[in-house]
Amino acid sequence: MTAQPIEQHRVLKTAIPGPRSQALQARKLASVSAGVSTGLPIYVERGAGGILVDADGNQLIDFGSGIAVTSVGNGAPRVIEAVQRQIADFTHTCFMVNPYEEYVEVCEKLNELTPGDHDKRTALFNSGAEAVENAVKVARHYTGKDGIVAFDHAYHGRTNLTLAMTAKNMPYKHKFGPFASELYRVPMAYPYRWPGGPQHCADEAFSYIIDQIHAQIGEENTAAVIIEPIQGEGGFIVPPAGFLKQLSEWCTANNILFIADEVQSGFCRSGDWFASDFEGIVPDLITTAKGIAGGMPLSAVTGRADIMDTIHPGGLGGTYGGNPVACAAALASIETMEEENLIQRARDIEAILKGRLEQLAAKYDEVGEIRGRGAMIAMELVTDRETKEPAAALTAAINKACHERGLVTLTCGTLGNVFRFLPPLSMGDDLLNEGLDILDEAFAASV
Ligand code: PLZ
Repeated sequence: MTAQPIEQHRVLKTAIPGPRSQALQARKLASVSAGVSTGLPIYVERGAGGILVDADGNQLIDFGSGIAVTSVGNGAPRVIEAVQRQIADFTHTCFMVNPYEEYVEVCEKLNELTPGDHDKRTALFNSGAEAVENAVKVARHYTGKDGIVAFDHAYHGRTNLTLAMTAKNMPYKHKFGPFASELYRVPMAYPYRWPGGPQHCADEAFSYIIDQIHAQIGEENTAAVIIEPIQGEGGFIVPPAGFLKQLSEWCTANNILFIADEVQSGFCRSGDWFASDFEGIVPDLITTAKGIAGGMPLSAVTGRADIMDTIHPGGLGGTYGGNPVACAAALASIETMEEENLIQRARDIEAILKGRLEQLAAKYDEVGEIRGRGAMIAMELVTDRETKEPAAALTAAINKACHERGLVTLTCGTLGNVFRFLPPLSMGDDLLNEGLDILDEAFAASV
């Protein structure tokens, strides 16, 4: 069985959200915890490529990919076929009880694709947060040290340990503490907002950070530094060239593990297999999830074999980690990325997105900066280009105006003033441009 084809165009049949979605939202409010909110409450019935079809028959253009997950698009034929085949074979054994080939094959593939040609090992889990938790466990176990260093604007998940690493209070951390200990935060090399100016950001941030680690934790107490090579939820912040390399080399020289959290930036999203590749860095450990499995829940920690293999048998695992259906989906997603050259496609999308956003920046002073790589692009909005005062209200207004027009968009940023673009990498030029036309209208209607 293959997915029913859906024309790759927006179709609006009702207001957004339409009456059926509104009725479903009323049921949601009466049954689902208020803590789980919905950014755009159109209730999805089907999806294919870059289109989502809602309960009222509207076809919305998807610029979010379910937060960078459906990079191969919804309904990718190889993924559908692999998942159906695997479900018919068996759905679960628990790899720790009775293993299966698909798990091993995903690990082999990750060892091959992740940065560096050294000997590697992988362990599979379910969510990004779970991968990050396990990377921290492994780092502490291997180094025999406790301290973990994370960054301003970081996002690493919603579990207690990963919330300690996530930077933003609302909505993630507010009143959910106390959080896990021995987590330390240092400034992020954020060129657009670096006090000394973008040209000094790499060197100044690096020396500030290592001084802080030395003075406040001590290298001998620091197990790992964890960083998103392109920060996701925090605002698609791209560190300046050379910063990550300098930092990772310093970590190595000080017996501190360098962990790259590529949960959002991985799997072709940034125009390389991993964002680390662009900077030529080879992390000791790398966490992946999201785009890995075309929408099925799967995550991984991949790292140097000597590190990953110091863990005692039984020290890592979980009931569902590396579920066979999710593994089959991952193998099919990776094959799709290879066969359809989605690395190149992400770069093509970057050129289109940046070209169109530069046109917006020429028209509107509120566009403070356009940044990102591949199909992970953002614009940071400000009320004034001189003061760089964050324009959070405008960001929310444009987002709402896009939603009302049938374009699924996402914002991000610690200050709520970053508009981000995460289309499926399989999205064609026509649909991408149709979405960007809607963005133009939404911008004009909101400023
Ligand atoms: N690390 C870099 O981006 C998830 C979170 C959405 P999970 N980002 C989207 C939300 O509001 O919950 C993310 C990430 C990076 C870790 C995670 C966590 O991944 O699969 O959501 O646990």
